[in-house]
Amino acid sequence: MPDYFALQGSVPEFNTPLPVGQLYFPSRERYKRALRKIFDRQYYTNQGPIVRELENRLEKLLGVKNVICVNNATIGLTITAEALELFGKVILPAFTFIASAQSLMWAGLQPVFCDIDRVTLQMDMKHLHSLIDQNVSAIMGVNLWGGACSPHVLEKMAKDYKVHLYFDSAHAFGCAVNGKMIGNFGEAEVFSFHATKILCATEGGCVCSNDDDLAMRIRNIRSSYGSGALIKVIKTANGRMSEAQAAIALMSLDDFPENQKHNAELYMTYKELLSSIAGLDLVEPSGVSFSNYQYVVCIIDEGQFGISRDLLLRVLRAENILVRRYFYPGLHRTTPFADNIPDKLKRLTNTDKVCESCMQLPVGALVSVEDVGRICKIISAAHNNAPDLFVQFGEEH
Ligand code: T4K
Repeated sequence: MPDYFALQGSVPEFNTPLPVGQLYFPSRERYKRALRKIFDRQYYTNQGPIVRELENRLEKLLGVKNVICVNNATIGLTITAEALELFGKVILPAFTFIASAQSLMWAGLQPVFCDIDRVTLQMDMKHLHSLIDQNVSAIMGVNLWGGACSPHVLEKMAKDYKVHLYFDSAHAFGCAVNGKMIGNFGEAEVFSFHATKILCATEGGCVCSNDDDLAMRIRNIRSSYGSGALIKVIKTANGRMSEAQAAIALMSLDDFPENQKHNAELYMTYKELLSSIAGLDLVEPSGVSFSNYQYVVCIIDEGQFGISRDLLLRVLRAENILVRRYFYPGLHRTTPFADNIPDKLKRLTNTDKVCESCMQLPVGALVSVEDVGRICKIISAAHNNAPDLFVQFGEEH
């Protein structure tokens, strides 16, 4: 067999690494212009005019009464749990970023992990239903991969069981469900504006809520003078977004329509080029009428594809295509959560299967349609040469 792949010693397909994640960079000129205003005003942080402009624009765009900007989504989730005055257990999927569950730990709450649906990769409603008892005070819905976890169903369930409902919507900025913008469901929703997200503030995020009292508590826990009435809260934190973060977020917001369109085009290109490959399924952003296509996720069936997800990962990474296997091995198998989970809840069949077989492909402003063509060519070659790759590398770990 010729040394076709970089893993076999050939030259990598890409000279520079192609990461997973949005990584949007405005031009230096725009960046300088935005930052100059901060220096002219000599005002870096604490609910300055740029943060206020960002909050106002987001409220209008999302059609939500309150947007509270924060310095990352993890603190946004923690502050929201505090402001909701939760107690005991909170149900969330095991298939999510560790920050979703860590926010509960910081708020003194116990995470309870729910399984996911094999096709949509969103929370499994039937399993969620079975986990509710009198010690559960809330459900944290997680809207993953530019899709949504049936927020209308969750709203009904929360009402029936009289539990709180809020959402980790770190992956869902700009998405809509039957025309209603994400940001308006449950009591609150939290977006991430991390560098790898479609709305980028370098680090950052926001909490959205249509409940004015809850929003007031969140603002006071976040701390920032001049951002509404002062009310009594037990704990406060520093969750403030700086003017520099907000300035970048505003540029990213201006370019959101273009970046969303670009992501959608990349997704369609992947779909067209990968659809005929046996054992590789591209995951559709589910449950939304509009997606940001922030992530491109695929599932590898080793039996049909010919090599495992992990070997394909090695093949691609050697080509400088930095694919990821978010959120392996699932939070129910991750320290510190795994130690405290009773045996009967340790096995989450669908989460376990998906964690062993899913992979995220490059997408975002730094990736071109031509790049996607080259990535798909390597994936297709790996499938065609699977028997040889398996013999050469299949037994290695
Ligand atoms: N809930 C969910 C469901 C989430 O996915 C996340 C975060 C959160 C809550 C919490 O949101 P934040 O508190 O972070 O706002 C990344 C991100 O750090 C994290 O925000 C994200 N989810 C998670 C899914 O992915 P890493 O460890 O993969 O990121 P990192 O730094 O390795 O970057 C990814 C790739 O991009 C690497 O190849 C390096 C490259 N990169 C990254 C940055 C930041 C660059 O080339 N330039 C850059 O500036 O976690």
